[in-house]
Amino acid sequence: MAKQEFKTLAVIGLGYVGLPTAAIFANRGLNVVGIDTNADVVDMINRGQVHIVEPDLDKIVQDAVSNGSLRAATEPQTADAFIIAVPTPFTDEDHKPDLGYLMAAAESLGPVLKAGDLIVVESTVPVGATEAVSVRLAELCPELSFPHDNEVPDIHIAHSPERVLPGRVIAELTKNDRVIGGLTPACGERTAALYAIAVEGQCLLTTAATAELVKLAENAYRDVNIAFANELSVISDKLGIDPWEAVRLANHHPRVNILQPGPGVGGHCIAVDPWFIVDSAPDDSGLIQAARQVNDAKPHHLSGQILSAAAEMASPVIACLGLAYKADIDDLRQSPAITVIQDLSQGGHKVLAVEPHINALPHELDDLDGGIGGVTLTSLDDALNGADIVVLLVDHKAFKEVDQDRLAGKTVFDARGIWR
Ligand code: SAJ
Repeated sequence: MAKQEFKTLAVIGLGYVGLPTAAIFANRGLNVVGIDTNADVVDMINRGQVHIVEPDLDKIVQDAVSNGSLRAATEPQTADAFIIAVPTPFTDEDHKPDLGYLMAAAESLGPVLKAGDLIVVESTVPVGATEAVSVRLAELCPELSFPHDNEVPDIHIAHSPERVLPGRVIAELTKNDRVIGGLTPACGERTAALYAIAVEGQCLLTTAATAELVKLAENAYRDVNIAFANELSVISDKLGIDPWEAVRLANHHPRVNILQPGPGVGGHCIAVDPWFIVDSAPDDSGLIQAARQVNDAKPHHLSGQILSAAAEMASPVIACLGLAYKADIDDLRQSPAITVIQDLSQGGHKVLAVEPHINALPHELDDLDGGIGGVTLTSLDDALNGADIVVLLVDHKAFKEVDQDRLAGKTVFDARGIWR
């Protein structure tokens, strides 16, 4: 039934969420076009290749491209349904939501929309953004009616936030329950019919504004809980206690489940989304703001400890293992590891950076020369051979397997608690 209602799907934004989503729907029998403004990404996908490190993604993209159910393009095309999965970052200066990509994606649909189409916003957005998409499209397409001011509109619009965990995207895309917030109840029901093609989890219907807040709340919840673990680890450092040991023991209590302390919180979601709540309610979000501050301060706490140790040595070489924001992925966005390395280099130290998932340093580290320490991307082996100080920043599988004998005689900072 649903399969007949939706024959063609356009997914706008072929990143960490959009590309797997497009490939999964294509492998479930829809004719899918993925739209991305990056022509190199489009060319790669049309060759059946992927530009993202994510387990099993290459195979499902290759399958869908080779059987003709998935192709990519740089311009939107007509379709029965559109899923928007573009980034929604914040502004660097004041942490305000930047809806530039979302609105550009919505506006790009103006010329191809026709009565009966469905638009789903999957990008994480501040409360009210789904309605803003509807209002903007109504301005661009006066011949069509939209759901923000029409109970029986030509175009249906809903928010259904992605909830997938990088590293487990393919399984979570199909297995996770989905929250679906329609601008009208009918918008929600049509969206549920679309996801029923690919999703095995439950589709939970609500309003668009509730769905928007639910997604933000999920990530703010995790941020607050990680902040608790990180604050506890700073306290433990001061008291000379092993924080991971303390967390492990506390978690034996039947109603306690403290998360893991680390070098800070990175990624494009948990380090960003809580600010969207703060922006909507600045005077009522003290806990959420405090958590952001604790987590953002954590990399500097760690670099402070390393700089103190380095100050005791003559020209120490510091090896930093891991640049990604978490284990076994290639995503460097908002990574606390990069902040730590910037601090060390700016402190005048030579840093050997090891990141098995990339081939070149990101621009934030590449620019760090002239008068300061400088950062070199190097192999794990060379870094371990050449370093006086070894800093474990990411618990990548390759680092877990490091022979502890290779650390003998070196000063070690294990920010993930895996070498204890
Ligand atoms: N981290 C810790 N200690 C922990 C857990 C995580 O320091 O105990 C750090 C990680 O190292 C990383 C950051 O937090 O730097 C975030 O990692 P994560 O694995 O908690 O989450 P993300 O950002 O990869 O994905 C999150 C997920 N949200 C929740 O778990 C509530 C995912 O389900 C969302 O789909 C995703 O954000 C998103 O796109 O919003």
